Amino acid sequence: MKITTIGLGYIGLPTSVLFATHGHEVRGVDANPAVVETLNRGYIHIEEEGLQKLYSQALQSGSFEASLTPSESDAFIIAVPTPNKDDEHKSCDLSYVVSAVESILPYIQKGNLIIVESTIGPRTTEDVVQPILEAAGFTIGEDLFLAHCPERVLPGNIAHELVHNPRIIGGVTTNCTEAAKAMYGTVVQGELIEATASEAELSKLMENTYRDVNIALANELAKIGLDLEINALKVIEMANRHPRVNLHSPGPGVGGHCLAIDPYFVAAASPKFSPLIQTARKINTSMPQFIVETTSKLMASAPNNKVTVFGLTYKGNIDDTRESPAKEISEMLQFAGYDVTEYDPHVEYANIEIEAACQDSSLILVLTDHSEFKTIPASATQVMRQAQILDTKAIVKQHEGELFNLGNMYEQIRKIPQEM
Ligand code: SAJ
Repeated sequence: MKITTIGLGYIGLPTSVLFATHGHEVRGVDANPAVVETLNRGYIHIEEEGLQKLYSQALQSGSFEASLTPSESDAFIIAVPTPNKDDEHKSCDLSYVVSAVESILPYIQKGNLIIVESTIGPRTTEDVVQPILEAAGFTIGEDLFLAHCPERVLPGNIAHELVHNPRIIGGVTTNCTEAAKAMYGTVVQGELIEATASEAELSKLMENTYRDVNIALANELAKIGLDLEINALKVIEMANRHPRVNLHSPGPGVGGHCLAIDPYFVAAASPKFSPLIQTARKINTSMPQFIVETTSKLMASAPNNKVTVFGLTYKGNIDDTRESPAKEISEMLQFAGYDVTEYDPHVEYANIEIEAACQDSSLILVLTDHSEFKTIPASATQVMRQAQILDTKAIVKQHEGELFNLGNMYEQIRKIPQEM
């Protein structure tokens, strides 16, 4: 098949490469000339394990080309960003999706298949995309096929997950589902689950909302534990021994481009009926402030105001700092007047010597669960003014000095006379 992909980001590029290495002829379109130029020179512009090798194969076989403009194809895949809008419920900003659909209109022919892979609010395919295509003279399900097939991959493992994860195929009509299923069936080995477009949209959003709500419950439990002086982490560990309980882990907040964004799309689409989802977002976005307040309490009798932040990325073992609660906390502490040193072996500017990062510090504040943080060497704690660690991700296993986490920190806080 001839396939045109609109948007060559974290999803669009790997998806294009996947189709190009499975016998299809792919034209990848991106609005950014620098991206197109880099790709046509043979290099990928995103960091993703194993992707460069696959991309080189696709280029060598002549099955992929990058371009600034679409061309006539059998299928079009839309994989452009959908950020939050700056409105009351942070609804889904569809402007890139709408422009992408409009950009392919001159190239669409009868019999073509249009796929939206971008994460979109519930009902968008039917209420927004379908009318644009119909206004151009097509009848969906008869002479043009339209489906929403959300991606559900974990950054860092995209090449594997694109092939092996089950894939939801949400057609506007059953003909649309069949057409999309036939195309994905050429590359996906996981189950292809048939659905309507609206079911597919809401399913993808609820997967991430499920995690966000559960993390909020764990974060609320951490606050309750501090208030009642009960070790919340011990409670979680024991409760999870029950065969039907899976309490998540509390932490400094929820980052990334999915959990911190997608729940708003559901809430914005149905604000009256989504109080739980909205409250969960509020709890999770309150965590950086909670950690800053807790840090202030632990620092109340410290010999100086130096704090060393361990980890800046939004989760462990990645280099991505976008939407990262760790960065937010570091900035809030600096704003509050603390002398903050940032240390993160995965972030170039903060990849300094651990001893230099901890020199004269009164607190190591662990905000990301990088594997490197399982052991904090004595050489780091020995150069501190006060060897005290607050581990918000419960990752530290070996250390010297005093270690507190979101379960047991009340032990220390109640000992210190509080000013606040
Ligand atoms: N977090 C906690 N406590 C937990 C688990 C996670 O505080 O118990 C935090 C993490 O530290 C991080 C955030 O939540 O800040 C999100 O991390 P994550 O690993 O749960 O999710 P993402 O955003 O990296 O990827 C998710 C995945 N969705 C699910 O697992 C349901 C992935 O499969 C999706 O493809 C991706 O979102 C997406 O694109 O939607």
